[in-house]
Order: sequence, then C-alpha cells, then structure tokens
Amino acid sequence: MPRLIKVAAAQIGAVHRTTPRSETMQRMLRLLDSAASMGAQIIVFPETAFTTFFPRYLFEDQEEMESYFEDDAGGSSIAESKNVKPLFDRARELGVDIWVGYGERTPEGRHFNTAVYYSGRSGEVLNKYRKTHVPGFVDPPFPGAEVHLEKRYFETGDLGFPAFRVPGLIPDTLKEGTTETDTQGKGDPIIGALICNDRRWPESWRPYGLQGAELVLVGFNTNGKADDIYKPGKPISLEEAREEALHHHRLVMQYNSYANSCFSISSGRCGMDDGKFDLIGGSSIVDSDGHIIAEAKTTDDEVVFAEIDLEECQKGKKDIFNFAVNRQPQAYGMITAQKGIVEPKLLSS
Ligand code: CDV
Repeated sequence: MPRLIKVAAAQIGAVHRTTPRSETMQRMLRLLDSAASMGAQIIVFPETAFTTFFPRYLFEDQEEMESYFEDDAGGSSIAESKNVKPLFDRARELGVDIWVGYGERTPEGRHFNTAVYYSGRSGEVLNKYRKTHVPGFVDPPFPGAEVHLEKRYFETGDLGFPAFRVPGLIPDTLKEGTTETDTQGKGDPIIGALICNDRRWPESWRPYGLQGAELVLVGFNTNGKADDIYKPGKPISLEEAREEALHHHRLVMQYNSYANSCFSISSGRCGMDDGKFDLIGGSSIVDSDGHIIAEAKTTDDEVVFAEIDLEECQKGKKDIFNFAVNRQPQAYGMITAQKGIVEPKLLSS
C-alpha cells in the first residue's frame, strides 16, 4: 500500500543583524502560504529560523544576545511565545504541520538550539529536539573564529533522539491494539529531527534508523566561505567554498538517508547575511535510496516541494539494511565507549 505524503522545505534567504523580526516573519508566512497552496502537509523551516544566525556575533550586550531567544516553558508554550506566535497561528489556520528551529530560553534561563514539530491540525507540539552536536567555540581562539560561537550560546542538547509518530498524515494506518502481527511500516509515519551539524554525524541518524524512522527533518545554517577557517593555508574562492560545503551537505543527507532507509528534508537559511557572511542553500528532499528528488535552485526564499511514498523505505529496511538480521552491535562498543581518536600503538623501528 502506498504511504503518500506531500512535504516541503521552506528555505529562507539572507536575514541581516538589522533585519526587523516582523519582516522575517512576513517572509516566513509567505513561504508557509505558498507551500500549503502546493498541498504540503509538513513544512520544514531552517535552524534558528526567526532571526539572523546570531551565534556568529560576540555580543558585548547581554540584552542583545537574549533578544535572539524565544521563551519556551515546555509543552506547546512555544506556539504562544510572542515573537513566533504568528507562524504557529497560521499553521493552525491552514491545518498544516510545521517544523521550525529557534533559540530556546527555558524558564530557568538555560539556552538551547532547538526545533519543534507542531501539528496544525491539533494545535500541539508533538516533538521537541535540542541540537546535540553544538559546533564552534566558547571564546574565539583566533581572529575570524567568532563566526562559530555556538558553544558560547547553547548548551548541548539533552533530549536524545526519540522518534515520534504523527497522526492524520496518511489514512488507514494501524493503531495500538491491532491484531496484525507485522506492523512495521504500517502505523502512522515515524519522524526524527536533527539540527545542522548533527547531520554530519552517523551517530545522530542511527538512533532514528533503529526506531524505524521514515522521515528525518533537518534545519541548517552552513557557511560557505567562512568554512575555510577550518583549513588554514588553503585560500579558496567564494564559489569553491560554497561548492565544497554543498558537496558535504549533499553527501551526508544522501548517505544517511540511504543507510537508514528513510526520506529526509533539509531546510537552510542561506544567502549573504550582513553582505558578508555567506550561507549555502541546497535545501533538499532526499529519498530512502539516497537520491535527491528536489533541491533549491536559489540562495533566497524558496519552497522545495515533493510528494513522497514512505512505503519505499521498507525496501532498504527489509533488505540491505535489515538491522535485525545484519547489524552486529557486539562489535560496536567503541562507538559509545570512546570519544576521541585512540590510534593503535606505534610500531617498533
Ligand atoms: N549551524 C551549524 O551547525 N553549522 C555548522 C558549521 C559551523 C560547520 C555545520 O555543520 O554546518
């Protein structure tokens, strides 16, 4: 039986430090309306979607830093938070689901790089994810490194990788209490969430694969040119840097979708922020064989849309990546026991 759903990435172009939040919100509402008019049931927005990518600034003023965060007291409270409420309200009016990233400030004053899945049909937050792999620095170790200050502003996510089911997307799904014995791939769609740097780590995807995820949602802000701070001594042009960053983005989205037999949607903030901070586009929808089936053509506001059949995931899940038959977890202990590299001991001369 086909399990068809219509999905979209709502890519957002340049947002400057001085861009008023109201202007960004109007653009997000236009993207939401446009994706919904195409029939999208799930619309994925980028990481820290409501503002510029603020962890690139070393704030002197604590108040300015705090102004980039949203108050989130848990449950569905983010949908009522004043700066972001219009997006959730519109999703509710349209009856579409959104997944959107934001800087989360908890009632205790903790800060996370977070995203929520909000059901426009029920008006509830069905899942919250906090970024696990927070890149960059607390203090910039050399000039130019202040563009990567996520460790300064966000704690490491503490919610793990629980997949979740979304009701109402597909008709006639199996529910708890069914008498059918083989329920794999027949219930409501199973979804997982990752934020930007997480997508580069197979360790982030496998927990979702192990929960039978059929769709993984990813929001990102990925530098083009600024990436060369990790490659000192190798000057490259803006175009080369962008291509290289896009290559790595496509590589991880395609490979990890294939290796976990799931579809994925990635949605980026992109363009030239403040006229000088280059962020790649490349928002995409990838199938469970690792093929890109839709990809952004611009580095500006754009809806990337596709109809996907989640039934296709079962091919990989029941064959080459049949985990129950082929995984060998007894051999993988090092992956969780060890953090950094431990090389084999040096050879004698
Ligand atoms: N927002 C990110 O996590 N960006 C990283 C950069 C810093 C390398 C990324 O993995 O794209």
